Amino acid sequence: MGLHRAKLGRRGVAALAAAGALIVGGGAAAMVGTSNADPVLPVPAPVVGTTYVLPDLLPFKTLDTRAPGTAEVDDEFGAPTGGGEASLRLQTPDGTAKASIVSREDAGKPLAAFIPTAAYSAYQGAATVPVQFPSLQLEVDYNGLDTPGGFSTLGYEPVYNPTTDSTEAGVWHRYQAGAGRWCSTQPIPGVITEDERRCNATKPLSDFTTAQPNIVVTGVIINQGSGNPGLDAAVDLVSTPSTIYDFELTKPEVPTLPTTKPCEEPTTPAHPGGGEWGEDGHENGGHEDGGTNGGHEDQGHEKPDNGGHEQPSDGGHEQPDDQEQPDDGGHEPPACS
Ligand SMILES: [Ca+2]
Ligand SMILES: [Ca+2]
Repeated sequence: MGLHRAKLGRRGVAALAAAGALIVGGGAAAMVGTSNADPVLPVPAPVVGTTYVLPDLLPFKTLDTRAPGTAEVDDEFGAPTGGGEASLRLQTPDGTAKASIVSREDAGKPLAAFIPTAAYSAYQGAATVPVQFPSLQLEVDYNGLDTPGGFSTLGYEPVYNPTTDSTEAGVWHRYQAGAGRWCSTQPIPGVITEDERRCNATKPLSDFTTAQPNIVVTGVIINQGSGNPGLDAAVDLVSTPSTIYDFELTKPEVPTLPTTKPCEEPTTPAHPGGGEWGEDGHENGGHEDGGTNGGHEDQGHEKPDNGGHEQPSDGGHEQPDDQEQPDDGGHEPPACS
């Protein structure tokens, strides 16, 4: 394989040289390196471990949105690197407006699991108060689910983490929230006093887990407002212990294979919309409109009631001996038996 590839490489170089495209001193490796330098793909491809959040915002739900505050998937500010083409745009035109959505897919996970994972990307398009950005919040039960009470909401904002977080407008930032400092809406014994609540103090998450070892997260919240007048901003690639939420207008498509091999049976269903992607663990089953039946699975692939799809046993469909593979046949994967 390596030899073959090298041979092709020399051929390619020779062809380029013959065409006058190769400058003396340049090598094949340099040519390849140049041609591979552009990472831009023509079609966004789905990424394993990503949950695509489409304009219905599921699995997020509106938590506390107050007009004229809005939260919607939009491509106005694009997306951070690796975040596709769109993001969650949050707008709070005045100081009373609020936009807040919550996902409970990680409900019950220890807060400690968020320390190495919690992160988000954010962009500020316009702001009355220049340092303000959307916040990541974690709704918690600090004394554990088996003990009554213990509710609070922990909040992370770039402005509370000035040593690590830029608040420059007009560019996407990545905020490693789990490693930063958080405040709490409620006092929490051993870590947040009455005077320190409502973001009068910020602490690392390890202070919370040390003081309250049973503390668990009950909701992951993206919030803007109230108190953020004139803020027009966006959030994307929200990381939790279980997934990365990528806000997109449409779900990326699985690229189609460029060619069909002659011996390849059509055994791989071409699920429109990506098949396994639709079933990304939403517990309520209500995310996809086909949740109550199998109707959106393409029935055509299920149990054909005759043997018509079986290969005949006479070998007639085997590759004829006289049909030679093209000279790159040696590179075919051993899928044809
Ligand atoms: Ca509790
Ligand atoms: Ca996105």
